[in-house]
Amino acid sequence: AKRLEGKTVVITGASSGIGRSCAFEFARTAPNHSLRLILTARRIDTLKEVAAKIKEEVGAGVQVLPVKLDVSDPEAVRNFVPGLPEEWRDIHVLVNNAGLVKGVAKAPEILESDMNVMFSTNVTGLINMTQAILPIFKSRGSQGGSGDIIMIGSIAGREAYPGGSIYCATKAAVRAFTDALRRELIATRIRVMEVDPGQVETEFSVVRFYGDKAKADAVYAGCDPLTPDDIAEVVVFVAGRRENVVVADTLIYPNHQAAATVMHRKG
Ligand code: NDP
Ligand code: 8X3
Repeated sequence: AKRLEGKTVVITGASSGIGRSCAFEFARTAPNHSLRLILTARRIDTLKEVAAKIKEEVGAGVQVLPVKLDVSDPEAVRNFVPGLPEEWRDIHVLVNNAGLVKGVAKAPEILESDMNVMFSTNVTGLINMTQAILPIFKSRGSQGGSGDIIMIGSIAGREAYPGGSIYCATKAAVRAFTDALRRELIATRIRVMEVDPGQVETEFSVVRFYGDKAKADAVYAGCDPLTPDDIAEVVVFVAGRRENVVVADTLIYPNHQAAATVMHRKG
């Protein structure tokens, strides 16, 4: 936790699920030292509620700045850093978490609008965010820069499944971009790390089924999914290692999952 002292952390998609849990988990490392958290998502009111709850739970050490940001809007991403108050621009950790899945359609029934929102959020949005923050990292220190970029990938980026072709393709793209980036930054102290969750119960499936809660609940019926806190613990762990330690790649399953679609269900 000491290693995070004085740092500024940006989390995308912090209004719900894994991103929200990451915000709390980073904040919990800072009861007695300073930490700045920049929480971003489209739902600014929800972000403000998250910020207030964090202040209530953790108190003085942590400062929280909620910022409305749609990562799928390239111009909004370009304006993100220049729009921050000066004292919030010295960013050390970027958690590229914002992402979503829409539908379970198979080709040729996939909606173009779903395809576009998945790619522009999960892939282009993540790349644009990375490019917006990297100059800050590269300008820091004498060794080509320092800072952490943590990508939330997915088991779906390693294994494609029917009805998930576009989502799986976006997460495979995240994986390829991440691997290339780590190699490009070899001469710096910048760490590029990917955390790939298996099944986690969040708003993910509600979004997939366009708000149909019953369909979303059925995904988890008889399963014992991960909680978003389980993933947040790993994210904060990797950010808190000694600078020379790069937890490059992590895959996390709940106990009853062993592949994207191999899930033991009770009853
Ligand atoms: P949630 O739906 O609970 O959270 C998704 C978050 O992303 C929300 O805060 C949402 O905020 C934000 N978001 C969506 N679109 C945008 C956008 N255009 N701009 C900014 N923020 C956006 O799902 P999870 O917490 O499960 O998802 C987080 C990440 O984890 C995603 O990348 C997902 O692919 C990945 N993942 C999830 C798994 C699971 O089983 N749940 C498994 C593996 C990976 P808002 O709507 O306010 O913009
Ligand atoms: C979410 C996991 O495999 O259910 O990334 O789509 S999956």
